[in-house]
Amino acid sequence: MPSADIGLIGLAVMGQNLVLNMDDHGYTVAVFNRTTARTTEFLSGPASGTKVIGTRSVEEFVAKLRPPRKVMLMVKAGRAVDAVIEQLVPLLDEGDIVIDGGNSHFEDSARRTSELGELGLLFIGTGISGGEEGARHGPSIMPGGEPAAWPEVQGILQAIAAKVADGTPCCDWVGAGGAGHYTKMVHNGIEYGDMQVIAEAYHLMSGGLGMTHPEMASVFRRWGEGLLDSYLIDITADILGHVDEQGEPTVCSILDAAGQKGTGKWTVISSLHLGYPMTLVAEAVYARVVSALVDQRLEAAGVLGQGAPTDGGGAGRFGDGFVDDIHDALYASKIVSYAQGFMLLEAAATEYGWDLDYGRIAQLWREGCIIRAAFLDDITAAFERRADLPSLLLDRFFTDALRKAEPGWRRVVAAAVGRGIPVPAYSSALAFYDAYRSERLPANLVQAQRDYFGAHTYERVGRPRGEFFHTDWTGTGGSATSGSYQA
Ligand code: NBP
Repeated sequence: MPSADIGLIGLAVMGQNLVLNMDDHGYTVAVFNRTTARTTEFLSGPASGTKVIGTRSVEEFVAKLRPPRKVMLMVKAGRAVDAVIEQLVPLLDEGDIVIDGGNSHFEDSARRTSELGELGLLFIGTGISGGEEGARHGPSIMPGGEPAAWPEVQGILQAIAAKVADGTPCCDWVGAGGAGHYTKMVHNGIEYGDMQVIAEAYHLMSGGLGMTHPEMASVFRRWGEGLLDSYLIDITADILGHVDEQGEPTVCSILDAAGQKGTGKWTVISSLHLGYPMTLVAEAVYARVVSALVDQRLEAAGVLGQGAPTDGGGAGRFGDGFVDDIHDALYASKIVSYAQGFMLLEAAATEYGWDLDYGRIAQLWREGCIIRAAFLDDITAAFERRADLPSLLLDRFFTDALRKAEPGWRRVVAAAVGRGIPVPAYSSALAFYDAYRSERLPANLVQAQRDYFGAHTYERVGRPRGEFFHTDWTGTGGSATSGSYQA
């Protein structure tokens, strides 16, 4: 007899915790995992005493589900998702729903939405953020795909999601096709940026100011109670305060080679495709790439020396109030990063025809996920003031915040450069801030160069956009021009 409200395939860390979360909320969940031993261990371990129904084959699993069947996949993103869908399709009926909750690429989700749609099946590709803890007690959930599926799964997804203070769930329909996974991808890109701006503060405090780990932990603890109130600042305070068996800071024995799983890179690639700046996230991704070149860095430190040369590099100003300046550099850079993230979402919405509610997306990230922060309320307020805000940098709250933070931000970047301490996120954010508010940039020269060597043409000051000109720069060129298009 079909008795399960929903089924979940993939009992690794995320799947197991989501199942227990659904069970807590009164849903009967059937589960299946490719390796049966994992199912057995789950049922006799974390799921013992729950209503969870274990199954040993996909056929048995599907037979347990009440129609319209709802199947959630929490398997490794990529080929595994298609492999599981292939197994499921012959066993499902028209109107059944497949929900992919893994970190799938948004283009795969768009493809799966239309491929399953042609078979009469409803597909949802949903980003889920919050890691193990979020999955167990309330993640941020960003569903997209086939809109007709949403009313069928809204109850269960909103029940298991994190809630903001007034009880609103951090889960809402994002948009059609790949919109849910796109939003999760941008979330993860922003997460890379948030981690990098915090890491730069740590580098400046430890390498620049020579602060001890307990001192740094207490600064982050204090910052977490102010404008920077967020999960990542809080866990940084915990990490810096943690000591090993020898009483040494645990973080000091961790190799400084950062890993990555690809969602930051995807965000930057998408920004390049759409022609929108995600400079801070790009720097954060590259900072991890540079950190991973451990052997080369060690050799270079020996050959080139570390920090700035004493005879000409400049000492940089690391004096009184510098911790407050670092706070301001971090906060301003974070504003730039989120501004870029929302600009990218707006560009993607235009490109892919999504009707995104940016203020609501900020609230989906308010609790449950890794980038959760009080700051997201300010973003929601900005989009409430103006729904089609082209950039958060144009909203009065953020304009004021940047103006206040700017002197400290500049002092930090200048001092870091003087001392030879890399601050790629702070400095690229500052470069973007300066470029974005420049009435005139040197791109006229770039256009002239392009026209000089490739007859790529240029537009003129004071003439309508889209009207192109060519100059015979050497007097020996012809009048033929290259096609003008934006790559
Ligand atoms: P993993 O990403 O480690 O995937 C392991 C699961 O995929 C196991 O259940 C495994 O079955 C199953 N699987 C694989 Br691998 N290939 C399969 C195939 N061909 N057919 C059927 N099942 C297959 O698990 P996870 O860390 O729980 O993450 C699940 C998804 O959630 C991923 O997309 C991940 O990116 C995403 N996510 C993870 C986190 C996190 O913090 N871990 C956070 C947010 C999102 P087996 O037991 O038989 O090997």
